[in-house]
Amino acid sequence: MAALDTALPPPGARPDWTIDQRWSSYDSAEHGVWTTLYERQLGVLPGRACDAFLKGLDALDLHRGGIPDFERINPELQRLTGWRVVAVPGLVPDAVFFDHLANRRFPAGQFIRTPDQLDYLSEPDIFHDVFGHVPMLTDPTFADYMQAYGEGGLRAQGLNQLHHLARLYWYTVEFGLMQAPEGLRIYGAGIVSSRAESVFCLEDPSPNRLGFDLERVMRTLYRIDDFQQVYFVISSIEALRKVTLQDFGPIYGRLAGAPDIAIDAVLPTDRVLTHGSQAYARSRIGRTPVTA
Ligand code: HBI
Ligand code: FE
Repeated sequence: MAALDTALPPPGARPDWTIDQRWSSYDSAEHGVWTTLYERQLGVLPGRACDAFLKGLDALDLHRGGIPDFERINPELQRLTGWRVVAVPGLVPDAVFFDHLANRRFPAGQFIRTPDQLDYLSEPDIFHDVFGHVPMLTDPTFADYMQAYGEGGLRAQGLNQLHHLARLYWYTVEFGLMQAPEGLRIYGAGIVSSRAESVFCLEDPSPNRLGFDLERVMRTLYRIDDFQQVYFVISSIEALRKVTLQDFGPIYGRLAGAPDIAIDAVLPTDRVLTHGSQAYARSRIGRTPVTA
């Protein structure tokens, strides 16, 4: 992260790291990758993704064939919540990322994965960023949460607390579950953009599923190389937004004296929805979890 933070935008990118999407430059194979991924997800997400996500797909008409043109979806997104999508070459430095979010711009990778990377890639592409993240940004409450996260990110950087705040993003925006009246539902972008994890996170007996608690989450390591070993469950998007209304300063002070929590831990203080078997994680022998 530190090395990236001093990085300059690549040639052709603006000082804020944005580039033109150049929608007309995608070829039919690239549109085909989007459509393949899109159709796979539509096969698993009804009944698994939360209502806000599914409504967002409809509102932006992401059902239309192929990679979405930001010029087409931005007017509707701006009308709904004041957010818009901007294109970037790939991962951008933390401060640049937070500044975009704080100003209601979501930086989305311009490129799309190749057909041999349908299930996993290490840098966020346009499918993860737009299919995964943008539908939730049509929800006014979630839209406020994301802006607050960007503002909090800029503060956390100044306080040297980004490792704690980044875990909040990971366990909510990327891998969050929600308790809906109809049952457990997905809202995290890292899950809704993955066919296998969309099923695993709700139905597999392996992972722990625990009630969301801000400080608990900020202390918990996460893995970036495989399915999560723990998911945190919020009661509503409004409850999540309320978390960011408090000053995180005193929390960071308390966290300074608190040890990190392992990815498979279940504590006496946890509200346990599922005490997982961790059988899947253990079956991945020879793989030491890569955590942050
Ligand atoms: N850049 N394009 C892009 N997308 C991200 O999700 C992203 C990023 N840069 C930094 C970053 N995420 C993380 O470091 C923060 O979530 C903490
Ligand atoms: Fe993401």
